Amino acid sequence: MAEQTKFKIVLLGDKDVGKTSIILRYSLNEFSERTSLTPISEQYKKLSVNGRQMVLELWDTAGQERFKSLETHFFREADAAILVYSVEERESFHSLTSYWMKELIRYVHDDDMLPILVVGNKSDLYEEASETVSLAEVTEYTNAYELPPPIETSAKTNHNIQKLFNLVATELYRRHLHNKPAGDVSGQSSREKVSFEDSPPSPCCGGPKVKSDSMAAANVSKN
Ligand SMILES: Nc1nc2c(ncn2[C@@H]2O[C@H](COP(=O)(O)OP(=O)(O)O)[C@@H](O)[C@H]2O)c(=O)[nH]1
Ligand SMILES: [Mg+2]
Repeated sequence: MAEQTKFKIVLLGDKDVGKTSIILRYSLNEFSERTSLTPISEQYKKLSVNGRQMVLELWDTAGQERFKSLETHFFREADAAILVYSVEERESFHSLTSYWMKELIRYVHDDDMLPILVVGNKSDLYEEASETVSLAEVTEYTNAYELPPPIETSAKTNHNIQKLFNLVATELYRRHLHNKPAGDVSGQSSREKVSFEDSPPSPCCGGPKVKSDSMAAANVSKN
């Protein structure tokens, strides 16, 4: 049987951009219109990439983002980060670039740079919002930082939520599991060959934590 491996993924961004909703949609396929959702920390989701079991451990903030006071332990040993803004709130994208990205880099060692995905949530609100953030300008930002292209999601309509986590899992697989001995991996090299096989939400997890090794990764500077 394939070895199971757990990865810590942190979601960062201003309050109300939809971090908790993204996690709830992905892990439980639920959505709530309520503004003050109870934060859920450490929600687990199992999936399989090329026959390798992975457990994504999703870390939500507990409202401290309002005071911009996340603690070190939130970032410790994170394997990937999802930086979220809301497409209908320009200020949230400004915060992402001027604060959240810097905060992430401050806590994560340079030589160990983890995969970072920039996500514009609430894509369903494009029509009715007055000051939207365009994907083109966000792409300019991610290109400048040599990050993967941004992705727009809607936790409400479930647009691109699965795709977002598949991208994260693909990157984690590529960095940590690809070409590592274990069971049924067939030495595939292209991203297109990565396949997903979802499993229902699980209350807990298991398997060893794989330490980051060749993190060539995003070339993000501290400036
Ligand atoms: N229209 C819309 N509303 C959303 C979406 N995601 C979250 N919300 C709403 O935005 C508010 C804040 O969401 P929440 O997940 O608590 O944001 P957080 O503070 O970043 O965790 C709630 O009222 C959600 O129902 C979305 O994709 N579309
Ligand atoms: Mg929240």
